[in-house]
Amino acid sequence: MIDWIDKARQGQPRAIARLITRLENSDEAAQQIVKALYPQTGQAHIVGVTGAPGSGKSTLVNELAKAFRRQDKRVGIIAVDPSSPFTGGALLGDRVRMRDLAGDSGIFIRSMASRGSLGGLSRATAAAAKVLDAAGFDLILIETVGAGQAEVDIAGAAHTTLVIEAPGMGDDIQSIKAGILEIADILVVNKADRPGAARTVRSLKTMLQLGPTGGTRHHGRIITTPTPAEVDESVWQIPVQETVSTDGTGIEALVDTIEAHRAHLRATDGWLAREKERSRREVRTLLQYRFMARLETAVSANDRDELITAVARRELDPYTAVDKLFGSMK
Ligand SMILES: Nc1nc2c(ncn2[C@@H]2O[C@H](COP(=O)(O)OP(=O)(O)O)[C@@H](O)[C@H]2O)c(=O)[nH]1
Ligand SMILES: [Mg+2]
Repeated sequence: MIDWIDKARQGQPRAIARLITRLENSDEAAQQIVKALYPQTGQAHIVGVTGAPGSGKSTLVNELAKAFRRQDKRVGIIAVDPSSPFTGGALLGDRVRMRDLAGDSGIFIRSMASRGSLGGLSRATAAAAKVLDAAGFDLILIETVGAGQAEVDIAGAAHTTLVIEAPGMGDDIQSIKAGILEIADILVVNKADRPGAARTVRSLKTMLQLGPTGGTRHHGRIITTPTPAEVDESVWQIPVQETVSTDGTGIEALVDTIEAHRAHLRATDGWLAREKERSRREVRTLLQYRFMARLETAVSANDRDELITAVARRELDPYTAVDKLFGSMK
């Protein structure tokens, strides 16, 4: 494993793939890998791409990857989409696919397995992103379906989050229903070749003006009531951009906006604010996980079940049950 870690650090695709498989399958392995690689992480720009199924996320991610490759940036892609497995390159355009086959180590695509708990999935995704970061990828694109809390957590761990909409996906804006508009740094109306695109753009812009964010984020935090004084360069105005992923329209402009957001985070204290927020969540999640694991070792499944049954039967109140569980862990 130490050998693979060294090779992954040098950017060797086979070693990276093996490490990700290891960390997906074992929390002990994930721990060893992240401990070893953490000092080399923190350089990559992590971009979350989320939105309803069928909005064109995978197609868009492919186009973005190609555009960043043209700038000679190394791009890692993690797809967390249980409904549509990423076929590891089959969707990529010829140019990139050929370079990939020819041993281009500048692009790496990985679909994360959806087996196990969603918590496990977010842990594995975070660890996989660290492997790619340490391996020297400049950009890490993480595709998630904007459906559940775990996906929102994954996207929320990014420096820059793109929320993808498509026209004609129902009268209501899907993302607003799912509550993922709140995590957007950039709103993308994909399938701009379809009827209704202009209307979708308009309603998103209206939502941004009326919504809780007022269309801006201050140092990575949402401003509830922006005043004119706060409209300065430290405030990110959430843009709404149109793309046609199937023919590349709007992709270069989107790449520029993603880069502008990175520059904005770097110029303000936004980058550190997001890293701190991500670190806070990560430590808390790991702590909860380790705590539960320790509890499960200290108290047998039978004993835990007996306690729960007693609470259900009103023989014991839940607080006393927790007191007992805590007591057994000392
Ligand atoms: N007309 C049109 N179709 C698109 C566009 N982007 C993606 N699609 C198509 O929409 C379908 C779903 O795309 P996919 O990338 O798999 O969506 P995902 O589920 O969000 O990852 C595919 O058939 C794509 O070819 C676009 O800009 N315009
Ligand atoms: Mg997809």
